[in-house]
Amino acid sequence: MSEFKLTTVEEFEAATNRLLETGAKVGADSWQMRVKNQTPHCKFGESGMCCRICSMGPCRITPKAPRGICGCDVHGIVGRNFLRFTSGGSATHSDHGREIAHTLYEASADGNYKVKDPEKLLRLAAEFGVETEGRDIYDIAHEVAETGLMEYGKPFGTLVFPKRAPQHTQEIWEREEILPRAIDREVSCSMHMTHMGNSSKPEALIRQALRSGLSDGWGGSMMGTEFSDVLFGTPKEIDTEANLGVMVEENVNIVVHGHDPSLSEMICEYADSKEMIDYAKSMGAQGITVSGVCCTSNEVAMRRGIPMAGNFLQQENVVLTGACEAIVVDVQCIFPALGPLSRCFHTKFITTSPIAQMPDSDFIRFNSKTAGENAKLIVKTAIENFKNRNKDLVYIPQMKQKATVGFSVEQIEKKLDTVTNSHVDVTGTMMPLIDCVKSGVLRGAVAMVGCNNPKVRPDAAHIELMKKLIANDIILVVSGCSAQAAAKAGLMDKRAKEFCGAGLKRVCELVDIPPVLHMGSCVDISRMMVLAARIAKDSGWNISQIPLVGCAPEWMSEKAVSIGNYVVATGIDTYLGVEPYAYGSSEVDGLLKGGIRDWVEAAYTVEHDIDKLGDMMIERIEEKRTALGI
Ligand code: XCC
Ligand code: SF4
Repeated sequence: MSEFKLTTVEEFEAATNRLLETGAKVGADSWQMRVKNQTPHCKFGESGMCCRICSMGPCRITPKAPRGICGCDVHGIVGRNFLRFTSGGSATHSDHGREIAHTLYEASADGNYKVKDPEKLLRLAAEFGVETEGRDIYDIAHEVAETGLMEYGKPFGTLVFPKRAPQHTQEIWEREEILPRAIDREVSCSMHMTHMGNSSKPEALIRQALRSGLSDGWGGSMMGTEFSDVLFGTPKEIDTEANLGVMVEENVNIVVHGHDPSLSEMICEYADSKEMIDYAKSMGAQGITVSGVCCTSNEVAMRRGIPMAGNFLQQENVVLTGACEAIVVDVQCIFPALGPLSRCFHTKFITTSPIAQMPDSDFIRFNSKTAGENAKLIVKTAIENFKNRNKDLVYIPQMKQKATVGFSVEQIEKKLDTVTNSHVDVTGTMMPLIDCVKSGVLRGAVAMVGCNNPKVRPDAAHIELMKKLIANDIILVVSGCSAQAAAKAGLMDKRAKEFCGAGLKRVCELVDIPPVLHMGSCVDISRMMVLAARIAKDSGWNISQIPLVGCAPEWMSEKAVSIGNYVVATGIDTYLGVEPYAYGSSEVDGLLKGGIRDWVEAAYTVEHDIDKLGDMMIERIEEKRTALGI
């Protein structure tokens, strides 16, 4: 037995408490304090029963006032709120995808952005019907990008990527009228449907919520993933590290945070240049360390092995170390608190996107044409800030774990190719994995994703569930802040196989993988959809028959609900640890937790008791196995 040990949530919390002491010294605010001021939360909001979509309201539903002024009942109000919540998420992911498509459109042989994975570009060209014969790779890239951009607003027909789904799934989407049309149209249509005086029928609203979700998962997010791979490379297995201990006291620390890899890729590039390292040395540092928070971190970890400083609820901790010269953000999941917090330290809080502008930040407007200069300026600004550190405030918790990441579908396939031993050639298929599931060596898989939320003890749900599942021979594919929780705990270290059941342990040894596979950022949940589609095709099972469930135990964002909707609509049961704002309506709640199963062969389960949530997932996986007769 090696000395390998997982890091516990108690250890995370002790480190955080120590950092909060630094915060107290400088008069900093923290989310831990703000939570106290915000609880208990408003029950009308939490149950979805407050409507403020017209100025006759706001209307709140109570036993004495069962209808809003327009006569809308609680089911209509909750349903509309749910649909708007979903569409906020679809819009956000999809607009991220659009930004990447624009970056691809700008790519050129001598520009800031180049095509790093031409093979994937050619595959996409074939899918989009773009001519490739005898053409320059950049001409192809531009036409693929443009075709992708057209998916956002095409006037007729439905999206291209859903054709990647198995026939059965596509038929469901058509039958249920939830096959997404143009990406933007689904968001617009959701806003239209929820305007005063339109839909108040729960079925109609939930159907549109599923369609809007699908336009994200099989549209905008998928675009974001694929085009990022073309530009920055499809992730391959790579070693990295996770948790605050990746920051180096003697170095200039730059932390990248947000979601869009275009900026962070450039920053990593410059921070690694001799010119910048020499400059850092001339300023008294020993070097430059770039680390990440949230999904930007996942993007650069998967492609470059850049270490992960932490996930969502750890973003303030990065500044609290007193050793962060710059926290550079692009879009999404950025606490506005970072502005005032940075002012308590020497840290520069640098915003870069017109989409995410915040008070108390330095705004360096980033765009693909000036990307190189922007990134250089940011790196220089951080270096020049090193001398302003208050040494008395510096404390970096010496806590980190090794992680092996980079499990794109392509990488998983390559890994499986190393263990094909059947008489029939199964190279390039998911058959080795399917065989393990059939034989019971692996019981199944859980796709665990999503955020942290102070409503759940941060990271504890992710980590405890993962430990329980791998002990039961269930493999995990993870993304987003769930992935970072796993990495911080040590569950992405290959030695974590020690904590698996005998079957999964054997698989980890043979295939040489950790039991928890990092598939990327939140838009990369589209990779999981592709993986599920591949497994369904190779096994002959429908997606809903695969012993696979989705889980977001600590989710918080609108994006997470959009994700949940497309995962469920793809036929994968989804388990949540936090209620969506929908329990105020028995009809909406009933649809989400049961009724939609008649449409899409899957539904939601919400359970606050995390251990129970784990039992329910295991039970569901076993039910699916029994139904398959395996
Ligand atoms: Fe944001 Fe993607 Fe959630 Fe993490 S997991 S808090 S959405 S960074 Ni998507
Ligand atoms: Fe009230 Fe109806 Fe207006 Fe909503 S739409 S605020 S329920 S009057």
